[in-house]
Amino acid sequence: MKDKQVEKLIKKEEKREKAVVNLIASENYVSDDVLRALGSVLTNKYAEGYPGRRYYGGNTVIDEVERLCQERALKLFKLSSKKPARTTDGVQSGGWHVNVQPLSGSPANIAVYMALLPHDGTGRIMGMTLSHGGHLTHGHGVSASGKFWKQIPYGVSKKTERLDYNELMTIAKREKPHIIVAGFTAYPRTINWKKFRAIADAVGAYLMVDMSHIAGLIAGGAHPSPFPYADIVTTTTHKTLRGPRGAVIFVRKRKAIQGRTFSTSSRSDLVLLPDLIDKAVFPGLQGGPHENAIAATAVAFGEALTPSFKVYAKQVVKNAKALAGELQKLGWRVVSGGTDNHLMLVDTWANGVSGKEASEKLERAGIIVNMNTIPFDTRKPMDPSGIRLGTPAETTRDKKEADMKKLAAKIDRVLRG
Ligand code: DSN
Repeated sequence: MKDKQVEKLIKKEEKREKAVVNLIASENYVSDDVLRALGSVLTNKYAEGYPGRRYYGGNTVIDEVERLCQERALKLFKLSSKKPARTTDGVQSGGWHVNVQPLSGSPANIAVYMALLPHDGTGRIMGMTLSHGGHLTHGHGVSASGKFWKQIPYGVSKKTERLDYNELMTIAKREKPHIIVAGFTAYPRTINWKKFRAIADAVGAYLMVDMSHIAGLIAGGAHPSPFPYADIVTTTTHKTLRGPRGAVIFVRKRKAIQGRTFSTSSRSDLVLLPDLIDKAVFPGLQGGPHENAIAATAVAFGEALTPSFKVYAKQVVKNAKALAGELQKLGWRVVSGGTDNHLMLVDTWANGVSGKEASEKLERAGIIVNMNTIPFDTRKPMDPSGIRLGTPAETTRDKKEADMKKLAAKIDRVLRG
């Protein structure tokens, strides 16, 4: 690079990434091909609009890039854009559409709310509360999702630290949300999508799944798929999916729920969900899509379609189970008693170490984690009771169960030191 200042910083970060053990549950290491696509000339092009319907000339190649990414996205999750499908509430759908333009997970989620919820302050999002493992964009007050719409919060059971679907049904029936969001950022257990669908059907709500954290596990067959049940599925592309930073929105080609879609037409019974979502992403929320990132996403989807990705996804879970099990043996309380996916929450405060202290001690020892609230935390988010550990990045580096055992011993030593 001619710019030696920036080049030096990139090299420094490269060195840091190589030197540390990365247990951030939402991070991963992309392939050289993903990096190559991200750093390509595709970044030069303006392409506002969608394939075949652009506002700028010169987009023939870009259209091919975006269509390829859409095709691979559908293929990866075994979806068809044509094949008719029926939701459990009996609504006929003409398959799935995917929008690959969202710049990242938060704008993807906001686009869904813009598309499907009223804009007059009366829209209700039933989402998991942040401190129990939900995401800011599931209706938290500091996010646009909680400023423009009202959150109907839900959490995990105090006793089991897992979802209590009966309790969720009670909340939904009482509060009548317009949309129910399932899929979390710090929930270590398998999610029962079918039960979420039944709750959504009981109150006539849309079921939106934010599978950002577990998308790679779903693609690799290591977590059940939400697609038979959801109306809309959002995901970031850079976590377990191991792609560039970005997001996609999958949406059923079905009509809007009557009286539940407010943004573009008084005849909601005639409105198709994909049209609403596409309009909300562009021109509703974004301008020109980042086609270099879309190309890199296509590369990542191509990689996730190979048999080795299935092996990877399963190993991520095996490693997480091994790490959680070993930490428990060493006397650390793991929230909900373990994990079914790629992450775990360790209640370090149960052993007198706050989450902040734990993450700082570990960083000094070359292990990168993030401090995290645990359900019913009595401490503050800036110094909570726990840490969140995840195995996607280290599994990309070929770590196996035996490595997790050694890692748990090191974590134990550092935290007790
Ligand atoms: N920041 C992401 C995570 O770490 O889970 C969610 O957006």
